[in-house]
Amino acid sequence: MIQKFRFGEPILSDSVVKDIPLSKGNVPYVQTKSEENLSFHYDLAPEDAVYGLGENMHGINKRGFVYESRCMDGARHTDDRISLYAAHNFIIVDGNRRFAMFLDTASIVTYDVGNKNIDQLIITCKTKDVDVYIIEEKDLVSIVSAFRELIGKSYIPPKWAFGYQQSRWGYRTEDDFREIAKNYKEHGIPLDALYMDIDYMEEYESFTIDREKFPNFEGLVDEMKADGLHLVPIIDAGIKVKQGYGVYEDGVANDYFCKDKDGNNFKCGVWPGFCHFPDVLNTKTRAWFGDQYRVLLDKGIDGFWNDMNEPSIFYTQERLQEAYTMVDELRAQGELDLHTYFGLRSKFQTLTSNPEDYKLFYHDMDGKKVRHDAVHNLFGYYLTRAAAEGFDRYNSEKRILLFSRASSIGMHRYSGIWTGDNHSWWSHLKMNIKMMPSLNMCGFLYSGADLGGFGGDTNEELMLRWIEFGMFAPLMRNHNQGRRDQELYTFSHTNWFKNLIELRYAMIPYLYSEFVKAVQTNACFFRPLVFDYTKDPMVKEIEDQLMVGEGIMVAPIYEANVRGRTVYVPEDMLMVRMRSYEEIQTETIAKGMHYVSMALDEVVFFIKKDHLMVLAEPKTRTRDMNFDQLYVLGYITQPIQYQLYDDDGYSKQYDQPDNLHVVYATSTEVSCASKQVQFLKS
Ligand code: MIG
Repeated sequence: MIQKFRFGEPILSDSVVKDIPLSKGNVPYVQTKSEENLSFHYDLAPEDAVYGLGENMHGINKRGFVYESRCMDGARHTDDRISLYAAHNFIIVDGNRRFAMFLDTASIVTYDVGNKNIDQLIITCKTKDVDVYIIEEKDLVSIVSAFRELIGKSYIPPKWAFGYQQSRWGYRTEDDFREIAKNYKEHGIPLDALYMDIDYMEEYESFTIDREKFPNFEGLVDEMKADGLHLVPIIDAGIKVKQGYGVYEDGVANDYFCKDKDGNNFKCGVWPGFCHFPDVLNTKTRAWFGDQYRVLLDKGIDGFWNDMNEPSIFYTQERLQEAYTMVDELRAQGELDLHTYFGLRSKFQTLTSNPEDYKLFYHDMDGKKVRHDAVHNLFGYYLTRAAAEGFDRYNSEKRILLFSRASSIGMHRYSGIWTGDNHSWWSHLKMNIKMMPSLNMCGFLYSGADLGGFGGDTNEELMLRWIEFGMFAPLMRNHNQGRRDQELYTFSHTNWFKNLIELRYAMIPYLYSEFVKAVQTNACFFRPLVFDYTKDPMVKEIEDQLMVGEGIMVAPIYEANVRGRTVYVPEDMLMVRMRSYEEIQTETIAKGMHYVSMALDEVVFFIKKDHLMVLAEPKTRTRDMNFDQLYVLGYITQPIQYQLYDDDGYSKQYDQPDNLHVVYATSTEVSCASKQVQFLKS
C-alpha cells in the first residue's frame, strides 16, 4: 500500500509515474517536525536494518552513518563522504516494523541513520515543499516492487551493452582507438565498445569533434562498426563560452542558458574554461539540448555517457574574487597566524563544488523562475532525459546506450548510471559490491562501477578480482585515469582475462534475460540475500554475497592476497567453478558455512536448487553470438521451467510474446520449443 502526503508546494520532479491521491493527517511511523526545517524522526529498534539510498557510501544496511542527497562531483570516495553524484531518496526500515519512505524533492535531504544517536533515524529536508510517500508491504521484495511500480519501468540498453567495454581518459587520436581494438583482437579478448573521453572534442566543446586528431571521425565509426565495435563518446554538461561555437551561439540567441540574478547567462569554470549551463528544466531548452546529439547520431554513434551533470562547478568568478580579496588582505596584514593560514588554505580548497555557487543561478521552469539550489538534484536527471527524449525523436524504434553520472529517481526510466570516480582500491571493489543492490532498489538497473578503479594505479590481482565481480554487472566497463594502463592485455596473464571475459559473454543469455525480466517485473537484478531468504537469521548481516537474477548467488573476493573465502550457502546449491568456458566444474554444496577456494583465475558462483544458468558459446563480439543455441547448468531435482527472455537487442518491443522462451528441465533432460538447448558438459 502506498500513501502520499504533501508538505507545502513541491516542485514537480517527474520522479513518479503514478497518481496517488493525497492522504490527510500525519505521516505514519515517523514523527514529523516542522521547525526551522522539515524533519522526520523514527526510533530504530535494535534489530532494524535500513536499506536503500541508492548511490551512496557504506554498506547495504545504511545504519550508523550520515548521508546526504546532494548530487556532487567529488573524486575521492573516502569514508567521510556523505554524498556522491546522486540523490536517491528512497529508504526502507526493516525489522520490528517494515515500511519505506520516498521523499520526492529536488532539494537537499540529510539522513542521519543512527549516527548521532544510535537508535534514531532523522531525515531532514532543506525545503518544506516535499511529497512524502509511505510504502507498506509484506516483505522487502514487495516493498521494492511497489516503489518501482510507482516510479516507472527502468531503462533497457541495447544488447551489445552487455558486452565488455573499455574506456580510458587518455585516448586522444583515431589511431589510439585502432590500437586498442587491435590489441584486444590480437589477444582474443572479447570487446563490444570503446569509450571516447573529453579529448575527442575540440577544446572540450560538447557536440564537436577535434578534426586535427579525428580527421575522419565518420570513417573511424564505420570501420569500428564493421568490426562489431561501438564508439561511445562523452558529453559534458557545461557549454563553453566562445564566439564561433555553434552550440554556444545558438544557446545565447535563444536564451537556452541558466541565468544569474541579473538575468545574464550564468558563467562558471569547468573543463572548457568558462561555461554556461543549458537550462534543461525548461521544456524548450531540453528539446534543443536533446537535438544536439544528432551531430553524433548522424555519424553512426549509438551510445553516450553524460558527465559533469551534477552540475560540476570547478570555480566561479564570485568565489575566486573572494579568494583574491582574502589574499590581498592577508598580504597587507603581513605575517599569517595559524588561524588565518588555515582560513586561506581552505578558501582555495573550497572553490570547487561550493554550495554557495549553486545559489547563483536560476532556471526558467516553463515560466516559473526557480533558484538552482531548490532543484539542484534534478539537473543531471533532466540533462539525461533531454538526451533520451532527443534519441526518441531521432529514431523511436532503436535503443541507444545512455548512462549518466549524476542522477535522481525518475532518471532510471531514461538511462543507466555509472558510479563515478572510484579508485583502484580494494575498499572500492567492496563498495561496488555493496552499492549494486541499493542502486537496483532505486530503479537503476543498468549500472556499474569503473572496473579496476578510475583513480590511482591498479594491479593485476585487483583487476582480476574486480572483473570476477564485474562480469555479473549489466554495465561492465573498465575505465581509468591512472598512470598505469589497465586495458586487459597490458597485464601478464592476459589469457586469464581472456577466459574471464569469454565467460561473461557466455553468460549474456542469462544476464540479459534476468535484466529485462527485472525491469518488467520491477524486481532487483542484484539483491541482498535477505530479500530471498526472509526467514533465515544467518543472512541478515551478509553484505558480501549477492543474488544475481532469480537463480544465482555470487560471493566475490574483495581482499588482496586471499585465494578463497567463507561463503554462507543459504540452501543446497550447485557450486560452479569456471576457469574458462571449456573448464567447468560443478558440485552440489549443502546449506551452511563453507570455506571455498577461489584461485586468481577462477570464478565461482552458485545456482539455486531447481534454477538454471543459461549460457551461449562466447564470441569476441555480442553480435556474433548465437543466442538460439543455448547451454544450461543447473541442479534440478524436479521438473522445472525457466522463462528465458530474449529479443533482437535493438528494438523496443519488449512485451512481444515471442521474446519469452520457456525452457523445461528435469535432472536428465532439457528442452525449449523455440531455441536449441542442451546441458553444458563439464
Ligand atoms: O573532472 O572526462 O567521472 O569518468 O574520465 C573529470 C574526464 C571529468 C569525470 C568522469 C570520468 C571522466 C573524467 N571526468
